[in-house]
Amino acid sequence: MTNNKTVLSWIDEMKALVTPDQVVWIDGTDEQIEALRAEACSTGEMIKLNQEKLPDCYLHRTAVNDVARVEDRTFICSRKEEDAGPTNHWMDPQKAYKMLYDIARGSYKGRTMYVIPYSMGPIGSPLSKIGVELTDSIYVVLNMCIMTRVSEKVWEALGDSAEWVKGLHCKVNIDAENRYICHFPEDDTIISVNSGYGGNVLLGKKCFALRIASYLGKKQGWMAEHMLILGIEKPDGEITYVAAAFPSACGKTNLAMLIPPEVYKQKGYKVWTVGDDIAWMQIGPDGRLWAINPENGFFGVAPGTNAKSNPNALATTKAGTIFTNVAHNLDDNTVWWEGLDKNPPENAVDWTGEPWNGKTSDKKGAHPNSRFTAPAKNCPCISSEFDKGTGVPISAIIFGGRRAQTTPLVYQSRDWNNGVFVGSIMASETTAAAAGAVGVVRRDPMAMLPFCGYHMGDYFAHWIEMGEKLGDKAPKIFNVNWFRLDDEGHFIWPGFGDNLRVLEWIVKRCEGKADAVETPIGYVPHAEDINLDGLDFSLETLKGILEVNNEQWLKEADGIEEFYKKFGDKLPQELKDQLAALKARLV
Ligand code: GTP
Ligand code: SPV
Ligand code: MN
Repeated sequence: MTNNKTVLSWIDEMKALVTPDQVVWIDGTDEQIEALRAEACSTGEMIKLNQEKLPDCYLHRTAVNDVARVEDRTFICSRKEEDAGPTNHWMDPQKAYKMLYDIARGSYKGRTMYVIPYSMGPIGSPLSKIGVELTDSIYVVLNMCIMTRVSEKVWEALGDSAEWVKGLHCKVNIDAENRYICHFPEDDTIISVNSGYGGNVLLGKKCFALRIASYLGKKQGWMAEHMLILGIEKPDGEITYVAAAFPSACGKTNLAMLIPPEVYKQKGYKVWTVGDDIAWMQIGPDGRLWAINPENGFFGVAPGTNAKSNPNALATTKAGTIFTNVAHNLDDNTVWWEGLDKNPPENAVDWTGEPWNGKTSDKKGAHPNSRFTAPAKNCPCISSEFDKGTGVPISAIIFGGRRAQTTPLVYQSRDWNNGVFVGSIMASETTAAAAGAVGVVRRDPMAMLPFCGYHMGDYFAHWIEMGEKLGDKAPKIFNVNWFRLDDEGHFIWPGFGDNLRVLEWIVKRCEGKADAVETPIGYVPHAEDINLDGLDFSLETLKGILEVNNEQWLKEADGIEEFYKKFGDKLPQELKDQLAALKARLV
């Protein structure tokens, strides 16, 4: 526990508001976690899985109306509306507090208030930050104990400081009509009501580590980004670190845990995972950009994860994992999801809790956004730098999205500001990670559209400023697209492990060891420079997906111009110039 006055007085205030029957302080010890698991199983909140096959693993089903982030009910409550910008929903903070407090009032009656002290980043590291989440959900407590560092040591690290993020989560009735995920960046506060789904309620993740942290980063001169971090080890042992921003469900976890193709393995290539979703980056004493993963676990998409696509992720989920909204195989008390294997269980329960026969049913057994919450330490390829508070130096930043056409497999920006432009014009087809239509192309700058806690025009300006500070030590900026489709709607590029072939070119470009073709959008590889050894993939097909089609890009430029109008005066002149220069190169 703590004597920190700012913590104690806030907890008193919240207690008086939500009126719990009791308060339990979470210390993250095995004993406490075990007792909470038992309690959750006794009420049906969680199901204990086969402990021989899946030790310490559990299954949870959220309400059927509560299975993904709700972007239309997510608000940035800055004092001035302008500060939230055109891409966020805004609510006046006074009105928001009143509305949320009215919803939260008395809602813990008959329930327990759990107080979770957590550190984003290794406890005590100068790059880490502390939060306290209050919740009435054991599921949230157990997930937070995997996803963040929860321990008494967090109180020690905090001491008397008033620098920490407040998070109040109230399940209330899981009423979709009164569901709100609200952020008060000027008050370091998050309030989430009427949801039980991860991205809405594990407040350390998107709410703190991206929406609040991006705002802090702008103020304090660092960056909070929706990026994986991985290390590529060459046969000589040298490791190059890259960070990559892809929108939700577009391949971050998969790339972060990539297994090299056989020919690369034989040569001695290795890939090390530092993070799969969020990067906090700051300029180090050597002037380079250094990144930490503030999380302690992976909240990964289950469907499509299998022994071939991502064996490391699958291995990571074999112990101490909470599965959410997957199918429950009653024959051996294990879990199943679409794309795990070709043998769906016949005697099962689907994600909605209904009996399900995977062999005959035309319904899905697992929700497309079903997830696993797995400890990072389980990951066979976790980087030895993961737990060090110093972070890793980033040589390349990679943007990417899901585009059936237009965007080539890979290209490099001309320089930092052109790279900021490339990030700002990112577009991707929407996925099941957020409620709403799937497969619609939308602009998602830096994969941060749903996660930037302030005006996105100011966010672009912050990127440009970071580039000025980094100077010639700035990471090189690239864009990738694993998702080009052929005429029959199949993915052309094999993806997954074979993405290392593209990463190899990127690393070589950073080292000045690979040539490139200059195109209107940036530098594209010579097809011959992408190593296709051991892959049944023709040079012609590769040339096809490296192509830059000026006509398509002219249309794209019109779309960008339209999108940029949103930002009005706040759009940095540098980006206007970049768009004009692109257009000039295309005609
Ligand atoms: P969030 O956790 O929502 O932020 O998602 P993410 O970006 O970590 O995405 P993830 O790695 O979980 O991948 C999402 C989906 O993309 C899965 O269905 C994968 O099978 C698929 N995917 C990932 N990498 C590739 C790839 O290289 N090629 C193809 N075709 N699909 C991929
Ligand atoms: C995402 O949607 O980008 C996720 C999952 O990583 S959630 O925690 O729901 O945001
Ligand atoms: Mn994500």
